[in-house]
Amino acid sequence: RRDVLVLTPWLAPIVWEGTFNRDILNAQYMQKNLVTGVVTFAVKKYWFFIQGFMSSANKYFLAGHQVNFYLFTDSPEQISHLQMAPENHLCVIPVQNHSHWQDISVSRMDIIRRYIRSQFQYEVDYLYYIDIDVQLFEHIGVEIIDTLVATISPWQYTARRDSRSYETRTESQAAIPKGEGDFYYTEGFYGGSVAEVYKLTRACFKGVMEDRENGIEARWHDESHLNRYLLYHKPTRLLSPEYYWDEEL
Ligand code: UD2
Repeated sequence: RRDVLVLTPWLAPIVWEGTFNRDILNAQYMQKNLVTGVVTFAVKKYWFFIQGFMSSANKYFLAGHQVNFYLFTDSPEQISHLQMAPENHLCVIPVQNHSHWQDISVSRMDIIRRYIRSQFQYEVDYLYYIDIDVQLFEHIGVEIIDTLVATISPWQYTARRDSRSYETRTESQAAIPKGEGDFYYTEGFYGGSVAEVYKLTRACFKGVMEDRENGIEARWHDESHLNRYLLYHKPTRLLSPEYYWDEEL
């Protein structure tokens, strides 16, 4: 495609529809015998999104390949009727109901990190986090697989660098120096190899905790910390805003 940027300045591909051949990529992925995990959370009233997310992801996320879905929820009773494709597995993990919505955002990174250590590293090769209040309407295939993968936020794709929502206060561990920042990434969809996601979640959670000790909260919570991390640990593959589109746009 010539209408969009398909390569970052550090030569990582930016995946847009029409920039890859999924048949070739599927054949390569099959040969490697890989398992990919998806982590998502449904706490408090977000149980409402379980059905829509799970049924669409079961159908469209890496269709035909083994995917382990790890659903953290305080409403396990809501999933009894879910039917999974034979190659997919659903693992429901009970989680506490946090009283402040920001706390879910903060503790998510720590929960993912802890479960990578205790469980996911033994079960999957790649791991992706996806918000649950989304639905897949098209296939998301193995073109998303790489070592460290981030999605360009659709809301900020066209924003100039100085008007993006980065945290700029230097007191915050999420601070991005003025004039820096490659893209603005959404925290709603990121992933990569289990080892890289472990490092990312550990670093972001550490940043959030240090901020807390210093009495500061980054502008967009874990998303700010994610953007900071990815400035200094460049993603090896970017997903275009097509992968996290908002119908309102
Ligand atoms: C999210 C973050 C916010 C900031 C912002 C940046 C959360 C809760 N908020 O806001 O901190 O980084 O992105 O754009 O992460 N969830 C629950 N129960 C809840 C609330 C959230 O399970 O009561 C889970 C659920 O999986 C959901 C995800 O957290 O998909 C994100 O929640 P959201 O989409 O309401 O948060 P958003 O995008 O407004």
